[in-house]
Amino acid sequence: MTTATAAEANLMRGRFITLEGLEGVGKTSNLETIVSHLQDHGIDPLVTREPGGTEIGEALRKVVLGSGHQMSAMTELMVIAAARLEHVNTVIEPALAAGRWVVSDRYLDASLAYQGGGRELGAEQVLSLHQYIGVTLQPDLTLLLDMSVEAGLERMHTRGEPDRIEQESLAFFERARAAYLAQAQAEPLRMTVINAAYPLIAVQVAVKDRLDDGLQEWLGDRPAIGVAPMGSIESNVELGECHGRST
Ligand code: T5A
Repeated sequence: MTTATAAEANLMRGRFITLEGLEGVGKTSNLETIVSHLQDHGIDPLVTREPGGTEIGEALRKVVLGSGHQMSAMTELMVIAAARLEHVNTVIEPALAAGRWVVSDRYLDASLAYQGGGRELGAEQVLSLHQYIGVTLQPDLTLLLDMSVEAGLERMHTRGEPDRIEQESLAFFERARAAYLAQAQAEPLRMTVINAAYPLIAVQVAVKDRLDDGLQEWLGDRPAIGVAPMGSIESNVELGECHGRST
């Protein structure tokens, strides 16, 4: 491919936006904000989630989050990575290549946080497994909603039965939070930390502000290329179901 055609292909490519954070930080409400803000700019993104986003991925999600069974940290990582491999190869990459924007509720940073930090496998092990299986796709933008672990878990109290990971200790979530923040510090251009302790409206304003910076950078005065017509959101998961309690 010549330099000119590579540049053209990059221009045609959709953008990949991910939303991250510990339990209860408000990913669901802010996912809706991201989608509606993109739609206001004429971009109709594909909305998806991890673990999940494919038939196999959703089945593996049940394995990972279902309580009542044990698994080692490495088994957990490998199951999540298998779901991600399928998700990237059959959903995310084809959409991006076709010019579609993709918004994912969690992606690889979640493995760095929960398995690398929480389960203490370390970032290197998480990254080398992904490298080995060929999952090297990086988001164009990651919004990390951050707040204290206790406050996030407090928001979850009205929910039903906690899943297998939600049953983990405070120390586990503190390690996961530290790993998320370390990742954001290492990649400040890709990852933006947003204080999720503020009232929802303020968090949504911060999310839209950061998206606007990205839109300006990616599109300038051009309209987005390859966008679907405004209207219904084609989604791998219903927005309302993204965070449904059924795993
Ligand atoms: N996992 C995932 C891994 O271990 N490794 C991986 O690689 C991946 C991809 C997935 C689980 O899998 C693990 C991590 C997770 O444990 P999930 O489906 O992403 O789980 O679900 P959770 O993180 O558990 O998401 P939740 O739906 O539980 O939390 P949210 O979406 O962050 O929180 P949300 O929006 O539902 O809000 C919770 C409550 O707070 C209120 C909301 O109204 C709601 O009642 N709220 C606010 N209140 C006041 N002020 C604000 N700013 C508020 N924002 C929201």
